[in-house]
Amino acid sequence: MKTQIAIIGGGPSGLLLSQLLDLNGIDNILLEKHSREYVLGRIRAGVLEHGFAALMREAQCGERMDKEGEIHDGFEIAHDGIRDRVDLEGLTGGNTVVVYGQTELTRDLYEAREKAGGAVIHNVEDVQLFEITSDNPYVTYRDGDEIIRIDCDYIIGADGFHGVSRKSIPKDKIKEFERVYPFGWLGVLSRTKPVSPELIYAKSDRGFALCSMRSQVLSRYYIQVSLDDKVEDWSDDAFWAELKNRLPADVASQLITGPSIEKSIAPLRSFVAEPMRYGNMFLAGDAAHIVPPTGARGLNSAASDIYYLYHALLDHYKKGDDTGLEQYSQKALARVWKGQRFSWWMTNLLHKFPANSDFDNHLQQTDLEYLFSSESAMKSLAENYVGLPF
Ligand code: RFL
Ligand code: PHB
Repeated sequence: MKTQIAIIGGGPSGLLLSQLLDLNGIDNILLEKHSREYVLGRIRAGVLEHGFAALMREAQCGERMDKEGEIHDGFEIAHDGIRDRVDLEGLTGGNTVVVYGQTELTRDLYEAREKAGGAVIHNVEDVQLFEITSDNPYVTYRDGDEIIRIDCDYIIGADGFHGVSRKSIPKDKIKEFERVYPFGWLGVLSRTKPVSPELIYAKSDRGFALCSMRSQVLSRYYIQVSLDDKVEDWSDDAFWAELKNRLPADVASQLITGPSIEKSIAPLRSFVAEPMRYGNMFLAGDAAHIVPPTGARGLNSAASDIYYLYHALLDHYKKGDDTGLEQYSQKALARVWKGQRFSWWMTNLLHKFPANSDFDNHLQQTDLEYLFSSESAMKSLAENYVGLPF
C-alpha cells in the first residue's frame, strides 16, 4: 500500500489528525493495535479546553460535543473543611472548559472516519517502522501470516506511552525526562447524579479526591491510593466510604452512591521525550509526553500537538513550505513543558506525599493559602486550566 501519511495509533491524537488531513485531501492510513470497542472501553479524560473543542469543530466532529458536552465556568478546591471556587470565566476574561468524555469524543471521531470511508485498520499486530530518516520511510504490520507494507512520506507516532514509535528512535537521538509519583488514582464510573454541578478537587489528610462527571446522570470519582493497592482490594462500599472521608461534610452528605460500572487504577507520572521528531517520523500526544491527571492537561496537550502538526502538514502539501515541520518539535515542546509544569504544580498542591517532612507539608499548606489570597495566583491557575494559547 502507499499513502502520504501513515498514522500509528487510533486514540484521540491519531484519529483527530487523520480526520483533519482527510478533510483537506491529504491521504492517510491509520493503524490501531486494538479493536474499536477496546479503545472506547478505556475511561480516561473528561475536561476539554476551548482550543480542543474548536479543533473538533474544524474536524466536523463537534456537533454532539456542542449538544451534550457541558460548559463549566469554574471548579472548586476543597481543603481544611472549606470549599474555595476558581471562577475560570471571571479570572480569564471569558474562558471556560467543556466537560465531555474522551470515550464520546473518540466515538465521534471513529464515526466521522467511517462516514468519510477513511482507512482505519484495527487489530494490527507487530507494527514496525523502517527507513525513518530516508525520504522513503515505510511501516509494516502483520495480519495473520501476512506482512503488509505501507510506503509513505511521513510517519506519525500517535501510539500512546507504550507504543512502538518512540521506541524506534535510537537511544542516543532522544532524551527522556521523567518523574514517577509515589501514588496512583483509583477511578470509579457510576450511573449516579454528580454530587455537585462543578468539579471538586479535594485535598485532605487522608489523601486527594476528585469529584468529576460525564453528564448529569454519569459520575466519575477518583481517590489517591498507594501504588501497592490493587483494584480487587477496593470494593464499591470501601471506595464510597473513603471518598466520603476525604470530602467536606456538606459534600459527603449529598453524595449519591451506586454500583461502579468501571473501576481502574492509574499510576501518576510526568514524562517528556525530546525531540518530538526523528527523520520523517513525528511523535504526538502520549507517545511523547505524559502528565499526572490533576490539571486535566493530558488530552489537551495531545490536541495542541495535533494542531501544530496538522498546520505544518497543510503548509507542506498545499504551499510547499516546510517551516512548520522543521519547527514542530520546538513549538510543541514549548507548550508541552508548560502543561508539565502546571500538572506537576497542581499534583504537588493537592496530594498527600508519604515521604514529606513537616517543612514540606507547611510549604504545601502555604501554597494553598497564598493561592486563595492572591488574585494573581488565582489568575495563573485559571489561565493554565482553561489552556494556554496554541
Ligand atoms: P492514547 O489514547 O493512549 O492512544 C494511543 C493508541 O495507540 C494504540 N497503540 C498502537 N497502535 C498500533 N501499533 C502499536 N504498536 C500501538 N501501541 C499502542 C493504542 O491501542 C491506543 O489506542 O494516546 P493519545 O491519542 O495521544 O491520547 C492521549 C490521551 O488518551 C491522554 O492524554 C488522556 O487520557 C490523559 N487524561 C486526561 N487528559 C485530559 O486532558 N483531561 C483529563 O481530564 C484527563 N483525565 C487522563 C485522565 C488519563 C487518565 N489515565 C488513565 C492515564 C484521567 C485518567 C485516569
Ligand atoms: C475526569 O473527569 O476523568 C477528570 C477530570 C479532571 C481531571 C482529571 C480527570 O483533572
